[in-house]
Amino acid sequence: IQVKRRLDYQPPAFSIPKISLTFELADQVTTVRSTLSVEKFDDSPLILDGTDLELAAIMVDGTPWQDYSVDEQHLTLRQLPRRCEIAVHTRLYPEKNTALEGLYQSGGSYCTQCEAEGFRRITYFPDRPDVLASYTVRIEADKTRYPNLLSNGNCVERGELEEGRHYVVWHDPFNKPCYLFALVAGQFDVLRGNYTTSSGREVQLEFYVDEGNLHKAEFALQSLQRAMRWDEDVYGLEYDLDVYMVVAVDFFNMGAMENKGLNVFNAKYVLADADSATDTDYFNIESIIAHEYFHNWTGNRVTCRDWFQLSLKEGLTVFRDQQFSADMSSPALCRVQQAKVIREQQFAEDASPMAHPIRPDEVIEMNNFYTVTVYDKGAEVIRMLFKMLGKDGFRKGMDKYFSRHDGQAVTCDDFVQAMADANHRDLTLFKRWYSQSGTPQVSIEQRYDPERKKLYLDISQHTPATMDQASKRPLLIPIEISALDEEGHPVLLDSRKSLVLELEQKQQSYVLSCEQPFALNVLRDFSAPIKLRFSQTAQQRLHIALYSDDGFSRVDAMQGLYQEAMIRCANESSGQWDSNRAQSLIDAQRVLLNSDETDLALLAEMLSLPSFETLMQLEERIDVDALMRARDGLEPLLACANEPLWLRRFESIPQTDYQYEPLQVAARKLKNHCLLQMMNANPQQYAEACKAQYQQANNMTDTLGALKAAQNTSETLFDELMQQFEQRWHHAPTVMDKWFALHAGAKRKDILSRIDLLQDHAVFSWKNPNRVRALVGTFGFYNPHGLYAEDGSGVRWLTEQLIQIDKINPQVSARLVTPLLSLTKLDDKRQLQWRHELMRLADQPTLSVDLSEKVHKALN
Ligand code: DPP
Ligand code: ZN
Repeated sequence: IQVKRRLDYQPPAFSIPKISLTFELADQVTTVRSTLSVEKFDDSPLILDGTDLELAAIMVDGTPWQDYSVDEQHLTLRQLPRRCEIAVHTRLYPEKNTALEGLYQSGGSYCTQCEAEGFRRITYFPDRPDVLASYTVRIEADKTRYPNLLSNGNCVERGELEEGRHYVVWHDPFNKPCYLFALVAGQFDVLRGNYTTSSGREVQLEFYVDEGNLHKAEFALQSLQRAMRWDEDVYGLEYDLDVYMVVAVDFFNMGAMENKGLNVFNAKYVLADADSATDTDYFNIESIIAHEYFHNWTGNRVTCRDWFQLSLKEGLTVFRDQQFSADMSSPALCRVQQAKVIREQQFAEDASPMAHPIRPDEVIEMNNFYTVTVYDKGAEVIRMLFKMLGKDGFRKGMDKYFSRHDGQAVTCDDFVQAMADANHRDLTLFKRWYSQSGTPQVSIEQRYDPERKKLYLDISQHTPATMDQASKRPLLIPIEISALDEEGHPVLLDSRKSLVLELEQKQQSYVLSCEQPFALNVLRDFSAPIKLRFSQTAQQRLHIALYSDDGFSRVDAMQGLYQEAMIRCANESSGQWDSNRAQSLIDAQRVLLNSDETDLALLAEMLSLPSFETLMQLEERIDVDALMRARDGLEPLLACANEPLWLRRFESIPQTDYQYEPLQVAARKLKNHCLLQMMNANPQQYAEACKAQYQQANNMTDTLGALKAAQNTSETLFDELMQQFEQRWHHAPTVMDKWFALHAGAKRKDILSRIDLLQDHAVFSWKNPNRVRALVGTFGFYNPHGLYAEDGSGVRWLTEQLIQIDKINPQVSARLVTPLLSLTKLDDKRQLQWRHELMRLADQPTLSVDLSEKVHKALN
């Protein structure tokens, strides 16, 4: 096992301006013939990467070459001329490829996944992102079974071959790193659309889907058109080829992949209709379609020098897709969801043995660094830049970045430098966000002097040590702040409605002139990915929830109120509620439920408790049982206390013809939350309402809403409805994933025997990552009652599954091991159980590198 270090980077001692590839696809074995034109800068041997390849022939300038050696990872060629043409023939077995990296089969089709280091499983090549080549690709296959033969760029030739075979040749006019290479062969239905860029280029848009699914791709096609328009409007960026293809496949490790001109997508992020997709599914499709499209500039035209720079393209592209989604839907709700991801998942990563900066320094398996830290915290870092430079300043920086680096493979430093130069700003301090891991904690103390009309703020920051870095330095943290008076009107701070304080030191004091504020609204818009300590009364929090003009802050204020109460209840009375403790929460919810709030999505969010997983991140050590009791106890208590109000709100929202649009989405969100609370309050009384919603639902969001309301409140109703669901959807595996997940997330005593049984279900398959994530992933990530079962049965079950999955697909097992890594927060007894299971994993004779990197970090 080899550790790679960021600081060891060496530029390549050669270039490969051209590669041409021929794929002969045939049953069982595929032959790949690759021709590289190589220019060497010195006389060192040429080392090419290659994994699990069968080498068939090597020729240099047309004659067989003897001076080479080959091992499990490399092909080394010696004594080569400075300029030469190297031909390498290899054989592959895509049908046996269950890891879904390189060339593999999905359903009856062939497809590829090369990011991060999958190209080396196709042919020998310098598999690193800073080697940019021009690709010509010829694909040969049986014509009836594989009528569609696709690769990057433009189709330049096609024709017939003997024995019912045919071929297609593709040429990509843009030089690219090999991780952006793609090939697809299969028989698809094609949904066609088009798009005309501002400068008049006609682009064909093509969605390749399984036969019979054409209508389900309409929304994705429209999303793509909206994304293309948006990137022109907001960043002046146009598409650069004549065709843009998206292929939906059932077997895929990630969400999607931005291969140049030929995106390959997990089908669940392409296909949707009202019957089978939820509002969240629609949201995700639109945002992931946009994400991959935006990569064409931020990732493909300007790519990464090395994989340590992954956030260069991912953090930036997530930020861009977030901006787009905010423009397409509810900006406040988007921001609330983004903050949730950071607090629930990214803070957990910081607290785990996998803690790393957004630009990691050390990597064993690159696939392990496609993380919430690199992606989502990376996007937060870009967002802070945006906040400090402003919209126009940020755009100037982007323009400079593209004008300097188009066609290059660059670093995060290059990006920040472009921002700095375009804005004549020194961003040296800001760059620490790229090198320092961990979650900064910021504390704010306030004091008001009524005579001088001055507000004094003492702000301090501290980043606790993480497992990868012992010492931390202060960061540049933008903290957006505003204030409200007793009536809920804004109080000006230094004559401004809101301010961004740029905290730079460990401790800083600020004096702001203002009239007496009633409540301060700090960390507006979640202006930095930090944990904030700022004490406020329940009254002040409710005040912000009611009157702040920032949607995130309104929800955040209520979350703070719930969190504080639950943590206190867990710590002081072991999770038992008495009527006093919850009174301020009940009162606040009553006010909200009675208010004439028009943003129903925000209202639903303000009325929802933070997840157990989010609560886990609030303290260094957690009494799991007490915290779980506190959260479990509070839900029905709040449900009962305002029962008539939940019912009234529920009944006030009529069913309409389904449309995916923000007002309807918001109404459904609130309605389904009310239904859940009704079932929490009195499952007998509301079982009929719940069942009626299930039966009358004209969309998947309401169907799932009913199932979720029954899931942990009425086993009989849940079982009955789940059976109906299965009958209706058993032919549609992607829809059945929702069913598997509902089962796996249920709080019940017999959970393990039930999910064991489900593994024999006709629709379940260990080889399909979506199925495995739905069943095993949901249990591990979102079933705390099951996972933390006192006798250790939950964590033992998870371990058993990981052992099995790892033999099939290491990327999936390494992802699903995550809940097992966060053991240091747990009590001593559970820590022992967790360690025991981790050691059992470590003892497996054939553990993948992916899983082993994480397991060993956790055991250290
Ligand atoms: N497909 C992944 C993404 O778009 C990796 N590039 O984020
Ligand atoms: Zn991406």
